[in-house]
Amino acid sequence: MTEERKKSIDPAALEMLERAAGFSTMFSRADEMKPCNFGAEGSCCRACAMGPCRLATTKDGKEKRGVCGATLATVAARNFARQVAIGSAAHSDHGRNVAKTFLAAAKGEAAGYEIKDVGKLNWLAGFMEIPTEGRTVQEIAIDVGEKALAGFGKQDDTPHVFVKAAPKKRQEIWEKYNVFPRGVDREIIELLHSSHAGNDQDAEHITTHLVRACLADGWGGSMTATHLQDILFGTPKPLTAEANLGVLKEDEVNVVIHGHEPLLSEKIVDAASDPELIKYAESKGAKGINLSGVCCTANEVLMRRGVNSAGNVLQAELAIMTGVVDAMVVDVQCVFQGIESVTSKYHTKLVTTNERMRITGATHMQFEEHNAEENARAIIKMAIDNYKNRKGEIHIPQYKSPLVAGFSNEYIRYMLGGKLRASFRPLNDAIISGRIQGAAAIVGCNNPRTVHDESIMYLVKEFIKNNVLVVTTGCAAIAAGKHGYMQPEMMEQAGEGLREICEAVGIPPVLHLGSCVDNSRVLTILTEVVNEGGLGEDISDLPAIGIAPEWYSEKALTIAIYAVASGASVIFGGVGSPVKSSKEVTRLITEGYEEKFGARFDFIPDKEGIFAAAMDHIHKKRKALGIDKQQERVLFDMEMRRELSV
Ligand code: NFS
Repeated sequence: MTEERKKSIDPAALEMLERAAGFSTMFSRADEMKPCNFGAEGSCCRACAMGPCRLATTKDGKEKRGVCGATLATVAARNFARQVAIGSAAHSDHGRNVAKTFLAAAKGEAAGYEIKDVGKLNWLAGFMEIPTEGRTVQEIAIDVGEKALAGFGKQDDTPHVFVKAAPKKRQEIWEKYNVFPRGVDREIIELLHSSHAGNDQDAEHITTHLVRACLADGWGGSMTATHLQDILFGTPKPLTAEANLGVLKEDEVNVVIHGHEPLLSEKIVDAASDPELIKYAESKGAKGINLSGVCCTANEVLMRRGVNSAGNVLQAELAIMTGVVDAMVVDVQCVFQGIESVTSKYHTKLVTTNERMRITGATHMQFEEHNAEENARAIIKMAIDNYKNRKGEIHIPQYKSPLVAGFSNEYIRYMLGGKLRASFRPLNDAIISGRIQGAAAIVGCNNPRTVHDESIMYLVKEFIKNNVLVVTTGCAAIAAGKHGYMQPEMMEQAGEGLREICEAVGIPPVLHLGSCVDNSRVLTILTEVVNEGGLGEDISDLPAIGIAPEWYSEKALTIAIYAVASGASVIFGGVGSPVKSSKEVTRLITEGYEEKFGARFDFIPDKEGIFAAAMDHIHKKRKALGIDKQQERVLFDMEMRRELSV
């Protein structure tokens, strides 16, 4: 037994962990499993069977090489390249799946799916240079779907269709360093190929080349997912919901959706409100069907449909331990095998639905896009039938918080400027005047090796107190929601300047932008702010920073690199750097990236250190823009808004 440590700051999680004593959970296994430093710091090479080699710098400063002669820098950089390739593959495969369903829906081959946001479809078609004049929605959607899908497999050397959305100056930098992403699949395969033993063995080149596959995620795969999901399921607009384990209901059939792709979960939302199925649930003694989510599938249906979130990634096991989850339906990513051992102690049915993700012991119900409605109904029915099988003690921690979610970039534009003058101008002006000092994107995961939610919430609170607008995605967004920071009333916790803006616009100081693929929305917002003018010519000029305080996933690393390569510096907290073993690679991703891309990737373990470094970064950027002096405060009234010539 290791010494008891603080595991979470979430009272619901703590209450469940107390009850879970004796159970194996992510938290207890993190205590029992000591991480291997060679692996954690990137110096273990498993790329071939002449090894595996564990590289290290000896005490007298001599560097041990691998059997093939690989240096520590090569090995650390190559391991890192493989990690980001996988992250990019995960997001992008999600994007491809969405594009395939989108195209099937456009062709009328996916019953139950329809084009919900015609306005965004027309905008996207225009951007992709697809004619819209005199054409039907279906014709346009087919062209958009085909072109989006082609973005994955295209073989020519032209850039991916979405990257031209980036600021001009940024595109020149990508040209200069030869990192323009072309076909998404190609970039991932090329990176994996170059990481084979006996290929790329120059750390400087590896760390530059890997940027391509990451940009292919941010401006390619993830952006495809975001745009097409918006068109298919509706572009998010603010709506209210609740978050934390207290959203589960003892007297209703509880279905928890978990994973990442909203293709099936959107249909499950429909099925859960089907009067016929509700009646069926009632016939089995339940008062209704209660749907909630964990992780990013939760974020997807939270921001479009107002479905409550039962918690973030570390709460999946804890949700099952309440004893009231009749089915947990999972698709892909961040669904851990530990869940199965918990479900097997309760009555919960664990249902896998995707060919890319099965778990031994779980029930598999393959999701088919042309049969989605039927699949969803079958799952809900299975949960209802399982309601009577509840066994053992039931315990739902009574903690949940109301929240407002659904701030797409389209909506932010609209809410700042109004319908006729939708614009980022008021945000730029607020930053220029200093009422808002800058923006922090607090994103990413939880990690059982850190105190669950602690660093995320510390940073959220400190930033808003210091007039830094916070946008969030992923599990960090769910944390902010659970802890109450996504309510407009929380503007009272904000510094004076930020509070004025929140009051004027009627928003919380922390904006929920969506799931992790929706970090592409952050790229779009940063670009819109640059294009609006007055804050430099490129993303790297902006007083903005990305932070994943409690990251665990390879996807998070990929997001970090595409943000950095797009000009936004990133800090990761909690566990250490995956390239820590090599001073050279550490230099390459910090100063090296800064020289090339104007942004750096730092790992700072403690939350206070992250905050200090982030504020320092924001102040430096403000100084470089010449907006560091306190300007006379001018309130932005309606008349001034009307005067805007945008
Ligand atoms: Ni992002 Fe979403 Fe959560 Fe981390 Fe996993 S759910 S895609 S990877 S753990 S934020």
